[in-house]
Amino acid sequence: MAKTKVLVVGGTGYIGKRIVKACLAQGHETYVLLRKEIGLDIDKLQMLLSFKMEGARLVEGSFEDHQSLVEAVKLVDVVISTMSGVHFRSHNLLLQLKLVEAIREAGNVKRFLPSEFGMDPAKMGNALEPGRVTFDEKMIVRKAIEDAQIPFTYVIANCFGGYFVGNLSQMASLLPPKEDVVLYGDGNVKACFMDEDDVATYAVKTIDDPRAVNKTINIRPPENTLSQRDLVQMWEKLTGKELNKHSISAEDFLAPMKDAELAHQVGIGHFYHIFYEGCLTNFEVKDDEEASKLYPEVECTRMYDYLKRYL
Ligand code: GO6
Repeated sequence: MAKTKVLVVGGTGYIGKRIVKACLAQGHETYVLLRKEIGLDIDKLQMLLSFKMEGARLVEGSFEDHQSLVEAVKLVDVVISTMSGVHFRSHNLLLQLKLVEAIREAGNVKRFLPSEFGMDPAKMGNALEPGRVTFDEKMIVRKAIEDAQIPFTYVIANCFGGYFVGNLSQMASLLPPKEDVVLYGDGNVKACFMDEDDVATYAVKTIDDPRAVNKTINIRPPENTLSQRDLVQMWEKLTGKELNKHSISAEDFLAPMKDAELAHQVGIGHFYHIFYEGCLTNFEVKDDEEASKLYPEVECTRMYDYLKRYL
């Protein structure tokens, strides 16, 4: 297939750096925005320079300079945004809308992937405060994209393994618990867990795929659709050690929310929707497309193997 010219905005972030690598690996002509605002962030700059060594082209631009964004966008056919939507929310919304405006004005972009890569915000209309802000803002960006008639693909990545698998979905830790594990309810609600590199591989697969135009692509391979108990069982098999399991009711899980700090409130709400309501799996992927069906050639990491890195 012909090379596609892609611009990644947010290329040094947790998912963005993997998107850049996937673009290069899939043979695309890869541009990465180097924001003036980077200042003295030497880690980000050196990451960008390492992408250049691997064949990416760095494009200077600034969100304070609209024309620089339009010029950057004019270089490419596809724009992928991976600017964090979790850590700097309302600021992020402003940046996403500026980017949409630059894409609209440039007028040449054949596909835009906005920064989504989580749950489907269109299905989170009844989400709890304050965590719902992230979904509401993604819907505002979607509306701007659709009003501007920019061809899009919305990528639903479900749970990143780094946040949800290594820790057996325990909150406030990224490492496996040693003795005791908290199970949400009966622990049998299914979620979907993904290796972050596979999220990037699937996302980049969509950029020149006509089946993904103006579609939501849900990355939900059946083999990665697992309950919290499944994850715990896998870890117990890997370690040969049984963990003490403690079920927590939805009510008890939500109770600390009112006194918690904002980031934790957001986390509690999100975990509640995933592990009690089953919001990632309580629907069939019908009008949307499922990524592992579209791209059966991708060898997706299974969570049993993902967990091995924590041994
Ligand atoms: C991940 C997290 C992990 C929060 C989504 C608090 C948006 C999504 C699956 O930033 O709040 O401990 O879909 O104590 O659409 C954070 C959020 C996870 C990571 C959830 C997320 C997932 C955001 C925590 C914690 C491990």
